[in-house]
Amino acid sequence: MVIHYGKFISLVAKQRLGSASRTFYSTLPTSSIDGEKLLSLVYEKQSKPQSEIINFAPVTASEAQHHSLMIQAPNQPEHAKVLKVSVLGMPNAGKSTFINSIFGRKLMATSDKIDTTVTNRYAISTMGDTQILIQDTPGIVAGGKAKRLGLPVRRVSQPAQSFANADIGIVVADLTSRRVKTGYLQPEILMTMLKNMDIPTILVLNKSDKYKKKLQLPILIHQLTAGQVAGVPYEPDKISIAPMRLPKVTETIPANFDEVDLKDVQDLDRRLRKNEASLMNKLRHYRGWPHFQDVFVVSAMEQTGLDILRRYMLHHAKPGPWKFHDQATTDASPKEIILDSIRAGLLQHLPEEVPYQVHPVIRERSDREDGMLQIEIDVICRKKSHYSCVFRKSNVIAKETQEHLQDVFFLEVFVDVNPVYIRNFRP
Ligand SMILES: Nc1nc2c(ncn2[C@@H]2O[C@H](COP(=O)(O)OP(=O)(O)OP(=O)(O)O)[C@@H](O)[C@H]2O)c(=O)[nH]1
Ligand SMILES: [Mg+2]
Repeated sequence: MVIHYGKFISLVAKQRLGSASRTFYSTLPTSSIDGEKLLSLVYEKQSKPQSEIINFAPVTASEAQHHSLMIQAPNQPEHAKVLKVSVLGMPNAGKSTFINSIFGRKLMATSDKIDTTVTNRYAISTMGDTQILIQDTPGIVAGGKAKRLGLPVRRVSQPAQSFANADIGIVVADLTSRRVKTGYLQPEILMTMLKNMDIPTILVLNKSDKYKKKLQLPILIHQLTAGQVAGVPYEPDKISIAPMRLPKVTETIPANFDEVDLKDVQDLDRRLRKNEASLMNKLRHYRGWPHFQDVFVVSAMEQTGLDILRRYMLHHAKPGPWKFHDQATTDASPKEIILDSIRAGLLQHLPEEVPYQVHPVIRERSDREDGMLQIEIDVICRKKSHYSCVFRKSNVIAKETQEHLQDVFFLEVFVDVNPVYIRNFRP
């Protein structure tokens, strides 16, 4: 049976827009046009964004200028509007790639390996009277696992901190993850949302380019949302498309999330602290979350489904003071940007555990008179085998870091990467 996907999206959009809720589904680049068009018509009526969130402004490479931008009072207009968005997800779900795609440029460092982002970082876009702040966060790791892996408390607590201070939470779920594909959100994600029930949260299903069973998408969304979006039942079977087979489910799934019997948030918090592991085990049997406000299907890599999300963010900005000066593009300092970038290069090109055990440091930075930024990076290795790995890959890592930094700072950048062997190095 041939299904025209654009038509299907329109059907879904009509169904949702007809009710109180607005749930958006956009998927394939070639066929999502109908759905996108329909939705943009609705949005244009509701809000008139002054421009896109895409931010092409250069990031300053000067530490002094960055510092000055961070301490200056924001130069906001009288009727300033703001939206703080926290982007959460499991490690490697594509959070940083998603933010880069929303911004239309590679601002955040990304790699194929987990734990590329280790600190919360804002991407900032200011248009007219509206400031949109999107915060990238490290992947969520539960307390018990973090302890086993020896992760610092500061790194582990970052996503929850970001979420608790946001106006909107975006949960990025990876459609290539086995758990998500079979209709379950990870217990770490459920737990984070349970702790912050008051933050409106939307679900972004990322890596749709790799999700081949497009026809199963409505069922999958039904499972991941426990059949409810923005307080309204989501019934995929009202859409007359080919019958779909549910994935095989072995556990018993409670019909209602309230069966967790943790209605009172205070009580919940006390219990969470007391018995986090037990709750995590319990949450493993839950498929989805019935409190999402909206659902989007995107491919951050192929840049599909993002336009509607940009408009969604602009539409949800509320009157309130800006957090940053309108010239700020990120809160990360030039030094932090350089170190994030080299870290991503090491993760991308060194094998297995090696990149987690070596330590990049900026040995020298010179801002040449001709405008070129020259950066010498030492990668400290405590093992000779690590030294050899870095030595072999130093050129490709330097080249990638250089290209990334050029895109960020809009300057000519030269990066040199040198392995250094120090057996007793203490970071
Ligand atoms: N196929 C495909 N790959 C994607 C997509 N989005 C991200 N990726 C890839 O997923 C991997 C992880 O991307 P990141 O953006 O670094 O993921 P993250 O969630 O920020 O990872 P951490 O910072 O380690 O938690 C990279 O190899 C990306 O290229 C997508 O839409 N499609
Ligand atoms: Mg990241």
